[in-house]
Amino acid sequence: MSRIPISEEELISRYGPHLNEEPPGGWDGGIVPDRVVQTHCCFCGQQCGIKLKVKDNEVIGFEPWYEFPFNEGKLCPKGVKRYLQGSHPDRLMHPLERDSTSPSGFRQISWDDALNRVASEVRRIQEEHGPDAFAMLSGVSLTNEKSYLVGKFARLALGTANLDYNGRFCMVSAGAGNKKALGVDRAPNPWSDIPLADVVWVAGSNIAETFPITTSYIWKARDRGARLIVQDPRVVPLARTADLFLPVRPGSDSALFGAVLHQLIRNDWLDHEFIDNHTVDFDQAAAAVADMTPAWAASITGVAAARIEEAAELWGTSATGMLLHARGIEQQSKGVDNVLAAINLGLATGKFGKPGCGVSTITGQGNGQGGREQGHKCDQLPGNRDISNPEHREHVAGVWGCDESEIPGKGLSAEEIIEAIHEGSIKGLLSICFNPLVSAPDSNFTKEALDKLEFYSVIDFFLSESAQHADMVLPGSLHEEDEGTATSGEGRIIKINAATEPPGEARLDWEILVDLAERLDRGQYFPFQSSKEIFEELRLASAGGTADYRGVTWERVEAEMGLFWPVPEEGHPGTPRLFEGGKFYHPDGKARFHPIPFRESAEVVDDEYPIWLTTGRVVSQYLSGTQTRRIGALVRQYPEPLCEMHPQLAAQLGVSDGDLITVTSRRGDMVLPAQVVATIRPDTVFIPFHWPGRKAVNQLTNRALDPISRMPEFKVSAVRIDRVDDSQRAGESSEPRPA
Ligand SMILES: Nc1nc2c(c(=O)[nH]1)N[C@H]1C(S)=C(S)[C@@H](COP(=O)(O)OP(=O)(O)OC[C@H]3O[C@@H](n4cnc5c(=O)[nH]c(N)nc54)[C@H](O)[C@@H]3O)O[C@H]1N2
Ligand SMILES: Nc1nc2c(c(=O)[nH]1)N[C@H]1C(S)=C(S)[C@@H](COP(=O)(O)OP(=O)(O)OC[C@H]3O[C@@H](n4cnc5c(=O)[nH]c(N)nc54)[C@H](O)[C@@H]3O)O[C@H]1N2
Ligand code: SF4
Ligand SMILES: [Mo]
Repeated sequence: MSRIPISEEELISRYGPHLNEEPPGGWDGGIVPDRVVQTHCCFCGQQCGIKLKVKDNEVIGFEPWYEFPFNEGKLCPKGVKRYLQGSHPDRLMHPLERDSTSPSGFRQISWDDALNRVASEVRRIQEEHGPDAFAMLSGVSLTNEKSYLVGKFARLALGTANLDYNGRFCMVSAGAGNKKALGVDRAPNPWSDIPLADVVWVAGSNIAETFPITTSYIWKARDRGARLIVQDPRVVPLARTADLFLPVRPGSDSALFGAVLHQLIRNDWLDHEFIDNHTVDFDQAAAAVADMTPAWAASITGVAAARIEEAAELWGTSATGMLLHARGIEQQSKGVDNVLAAINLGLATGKFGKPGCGVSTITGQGNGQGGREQGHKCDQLPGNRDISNPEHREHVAGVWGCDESEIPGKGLSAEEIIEAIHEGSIKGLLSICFNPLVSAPDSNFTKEALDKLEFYSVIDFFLSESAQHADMVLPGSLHEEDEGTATSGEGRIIKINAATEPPGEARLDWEILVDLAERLDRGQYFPFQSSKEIFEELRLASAGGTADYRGVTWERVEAEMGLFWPVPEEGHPGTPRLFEGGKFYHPDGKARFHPIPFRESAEVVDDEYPIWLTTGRVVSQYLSGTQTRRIGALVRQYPEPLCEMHPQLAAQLGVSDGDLITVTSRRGDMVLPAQVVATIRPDTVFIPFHWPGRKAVNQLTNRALDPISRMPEFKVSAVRIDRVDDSQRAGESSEPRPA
């Protein structure tokens, strides 16, 4: 990945003077820390172990935690710099109320006044427009305890059905596919299975940049001679080392998977014993791919038929194999179809429930796995229970000590909440750990929605771009300021330990919610004095659900460096590998095949918008960027969005590397430099999404949703590209081009 050369003055003019940097020699240079706290990274779902060095209530550095088995001390560029955000001058220290007379747009107020105002606005809006007119959005950088608390808070303190979370933009297509096919939503394998696979197939994940630690597992498999297949419109760094690269056109994966199943059947590379004893509906899936020949799939995907045949042979004839997929195939209006089509390949060849075998999503967000189990999804109760199932509701009502009828029903999903705000049926919003103005599709639409809210309150530790539209901002806590548990992408429950206390008047997130419940006269349901007390209740609420934490204790999690759920009773060893013995989580114990006919994406290229746009990440920035855009070393590594395009496309457009271009979709446009690289399909461009405002690629993306998971189509839109001509460029000095 090339970087834009950018001068110090430019950096400061664009990002302000407050890019946190280590002083020469490091913050901890020569300083003896008061203590060293063993905890985990605050960023991605790998949840690497790390030791934070603490001096005078400040994290001043880190040490590798070699003993933690997942990452054995290894960390990526974000992990090693995360500690620099804690002391950032932008850190929110006081509650802020909107005040149009103040230059900043906000004025400080007391906690008492802030919480009373939030409570009174909740009451006013709900009295005037009904309980569901006040919605809540949540996020899974939050621990399990906070995720659980948010679910209970929205249902019992706010009494709204309309609660959803930012995993709706992340793992829901995988979650829905996993539940439909396998009856449970968790990575089927611990990562220690990856080195045991004879073939590793990565579909729609830029592992080297987004899950850097997973590469070391893949290298171990390679050292044993494993073959590597990579399926991506871009020659991502991992693909440069692959045996077989499948450069799919965005939105075409289910055609490729269908053709692979076609080939498996045609060549009888099937595990008949497994299919007969452990699955149902194979015939339906087979019928759906009867006509999906490699030649047909080649015409849809742009991948040569011979390569598709080769992939089928590698997968079908290897004794073991793991197919790892992430947002590339999932963030589509047919994300669930793609996931089900991938799972079909695992079921057809019996690659489940055995060492080195599995089809697995790679969970994205820090607590993306745990946070999708504890009941802050719109259709879910704790333990990954179904909010529409009467027995599930009874169980949770029993733990909460409320009447079952007090728990609202299924609400709107995240993007549908934004749409309901836009359309006027939702008037109030409380949001914690979510920055939809940057991360939701079609950001011009999102901005209009946020501005229509009668009342909007945000709990965050920085004034995110969304929070800048809020009426009330409540300063919450950073990862290192609270303790609790998270569940990593492997399904491993781990312990997060507090290193420091919230500075100034900032407060722990969970305390803010408990206090607010009190002011909404629902304090009886929220008697919690500590995060641990919340966990103890979560155990009971999850008991008997698929994501069963009943037997988990904080002490065991810490002592054993993680426990894999389900852990149905104390003393249970945990369940690192699911489905052993071919036992799936549907009532009959069998997995389900699904027939997946091919359908096109919601928007396809045409004469007006002839180029495919896909979006994603770069290694040094994290999600909406509120955290990583404040850390100097990470900003330097990739300061601004660039538009990756192939030299052939660049030549057609008359664009050279570094030229400013305008990229336009049916939703909006943006101006940014082109990055001409040979590592992308000539018909496709890629833009990372970590920046706000006019640098946000979500100005261009499509709000079309998957009919089952309600996932937006972040990965496929149609765009037009124009070179910004030199006369225009002269007037664009605020958008300096790379030297
Ligand atoms: N550095 C960094 N790491 C992160 C994050 C971050 O923001 N920054 N975020 C974390 C989170 S929350 C998540 S969800 C994960 C995401 O992890 P990934 O899913 O690995 O990351 P993305 O960059 O979103 O997309 C992955 C790949 O999908 C490809 N792709 C696009 N369209 C298609 C398609 O139609 N088919 C196929 N097969 N591939 C396609 C893109 O070219 C890209 O290489 O990363 C986690 N790790
Ligand atoms: N175009 C495009 N858009 C995408 C994607 C894509 O690939 N392409 N990917 C999507 C994906 S996979 C994801 S996960 C979403 C993520 O999108 P968001 O969830 O909106 O992104 P974050 O940056 O995590 O924003 C979370 C906010 O919560 C705050 N925060 C973090 N931790 C805590 C905490 O512990 N407590 C509190 N109170 N606040 C906290 C941060 O400061 C930040 O302001 O973006 C999605 N958007
Ligand atoms: S791989 Fe993920 S968890 Fe590990 S250090 Fe990097 S961002 Fe943190
Ligand atoms: Mo994500």
